[in-house]
Amino acid sequence: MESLHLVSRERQPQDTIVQVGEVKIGGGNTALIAGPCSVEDKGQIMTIAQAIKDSAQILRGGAYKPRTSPYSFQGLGEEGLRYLQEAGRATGLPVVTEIMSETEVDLVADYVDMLQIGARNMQNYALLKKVGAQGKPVLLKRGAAATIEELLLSAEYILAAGNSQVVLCERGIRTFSHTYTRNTLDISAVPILQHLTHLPVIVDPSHGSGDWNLIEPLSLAALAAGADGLMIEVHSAPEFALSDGPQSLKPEKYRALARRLKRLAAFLKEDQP
Ligand SMILES: [Mn+2]
Repeated sequence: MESLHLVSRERQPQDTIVQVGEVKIGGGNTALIAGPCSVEDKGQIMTIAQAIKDSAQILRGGAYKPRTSPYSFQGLGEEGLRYLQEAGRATGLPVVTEIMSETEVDLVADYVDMLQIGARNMQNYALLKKVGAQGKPVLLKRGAAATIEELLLSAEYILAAGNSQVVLCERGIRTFSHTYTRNTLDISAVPILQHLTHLPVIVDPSHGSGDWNLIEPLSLAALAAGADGLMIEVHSAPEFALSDGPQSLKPEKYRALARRLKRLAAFLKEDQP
């Protein structure tokens, strides 16, 4: 990364700390983001939020869903944003949701504390410029076929437009091993990004693997590799989920994992050379 780039560690040696509501990410602050893939109805998001409120710092839930098939559930739209906001207020958790189009940015920003740009939109430059020109923090996911350089240049668009509150998210890349995993989680991206940029780096093991059995080992590996946080999909009834059920943890499993992750994060902080 050229040192003239705003995202570069050479240009700014100290970690950027991104603030989402009262929650800090980066600079030694580890954040756990959790919630369902999609907001399905008011009861569903409220139940999950209540079940994880003491184990997660930020609540996630999709209202606009970029689905591979046009016949899959597309999300509740603004109704979903309302339910997500209500669940966040009821539990005291700030909320994050994905935006798919620059025409939705103002509407979505009214309801949530952080805007997510999904893997499929990582190089939607109109969207990057638009989220860069508004004040809410941004969670930028790496595209499934994007290089680290391309991810950093997408972040650069947001910083160049005036918003430096950006969190990068590794969520798995396309390789040839799809028999057992949905994507290949690129753990090596974490220390590489931590070296190249001052922006916080988190990992999404849910989309990175596609299999709830793999969430725990990959989450532990991500923190050990230096991630500033994790985003994990949680659903009370994964078998009935409208999206991504097979990769979702039940709340009790998530709570047990969060306890281990907090212990590991504390150990890693103590053990720093
Ligand atoms: Mn999902």
